[in-house]
Amino acid sequence: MRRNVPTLTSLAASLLLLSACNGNASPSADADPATATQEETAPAADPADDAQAALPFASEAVASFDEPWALGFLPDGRLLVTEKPGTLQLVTLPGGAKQEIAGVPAVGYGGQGGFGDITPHPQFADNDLVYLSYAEDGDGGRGAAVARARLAFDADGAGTLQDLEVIWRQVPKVSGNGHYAHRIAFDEAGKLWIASGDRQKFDPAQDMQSNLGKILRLNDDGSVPDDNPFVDQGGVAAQVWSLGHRNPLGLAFDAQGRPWDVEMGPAGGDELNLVVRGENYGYPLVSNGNHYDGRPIPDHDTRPEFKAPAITWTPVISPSSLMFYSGTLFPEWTGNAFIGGLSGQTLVRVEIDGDNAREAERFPMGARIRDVAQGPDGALWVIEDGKDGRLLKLTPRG
Ligand SMILES: [Ca+2]
Ligand SMILES: [Ca+2]
Repeated sequence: MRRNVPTLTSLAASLLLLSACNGNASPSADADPATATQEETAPAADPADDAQAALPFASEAVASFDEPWALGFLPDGRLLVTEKPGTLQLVTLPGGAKQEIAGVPAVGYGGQGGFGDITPHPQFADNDLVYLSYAEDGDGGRGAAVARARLAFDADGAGTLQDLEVIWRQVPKVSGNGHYAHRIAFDEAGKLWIASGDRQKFDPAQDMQSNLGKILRLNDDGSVPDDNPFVDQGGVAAQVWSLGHRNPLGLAFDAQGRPWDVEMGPAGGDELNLVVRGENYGYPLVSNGNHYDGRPIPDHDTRPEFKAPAITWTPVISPSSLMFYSGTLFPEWTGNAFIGGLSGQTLVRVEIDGDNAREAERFPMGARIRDVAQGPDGALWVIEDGKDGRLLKLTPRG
């Protein structure tokens, strides 16, 4: 097994990756430009090497991708990886051989938009259904869509998405390419959850005529469960589980089955939230961060009627992803949350205690982390952001 031994070469590659990402960044400061400054003023490569050498896991690079965005393990242990420009790769492990899957929808690629998340249906082994999110063009601009399709293989083993059906859309479509969020996840009961970003339009997060800036709960065919909190309001409000979210790029369920999200704050104020039925999380009326132009946004503690985050980060980590670890390969981490950090170039371990959470550990990864997942054998898997982003398998040091 090849170990990821940090070297000057890998540091240089990281800097190249970083500069490539900054060059590709949208107007949003979610791609934190301060990171480049921190890198440039770092005294030498040695501290970073020491930090990575001290990590409690071994890191093996298995494959690399073109702007990878999401990881989705199939029950048989193969791994689906979306690439933001609009391709879907099926990866066979442990070797890392890639096969491009045909039949993917056209995506609106640019800024933070393109191909988004992917997850198999909980009964994938019986129905072959996968769910995917992506930015699509339409009247008024762009918006996220969620579709489902059957992943079928021909006699030669070539994979295709068939019977693709769009089951949800952001309303309304708007200009710009920021804050789609569009993470998707299934809960234990088989409900489909969607994290819908505010599209950098602020007020829609409080507007029940819009499903932007919301966490949504749907049946697996896209219909609305009749026990959703705002079902009596009809329209897209019926989809809403919670409101007042900004750019929730991570959505996952803890060991008790409760949903949590991570969202990027504006200038400061990244958040981990326990996502409670019917609650308003306050954006853009409150945030522990402020507007990028310096105008203040009142902090959470000024408006107790809005649900406050369990953890808030300033300086930001730019959370990209969230998963709860249920494996035993890292037995001391069972039940912990893991958060990928973009500008933070980190993997953050969080311990959950009832409704509270605390950052327990921050692992320096030397690259922007776009997604984190748990493999069938309990290994942690992360994907780096940007061109030639690497898929890394993390296992305990022997
Ligand atoms: Ca908030
Ligand atoms: Ca504030």
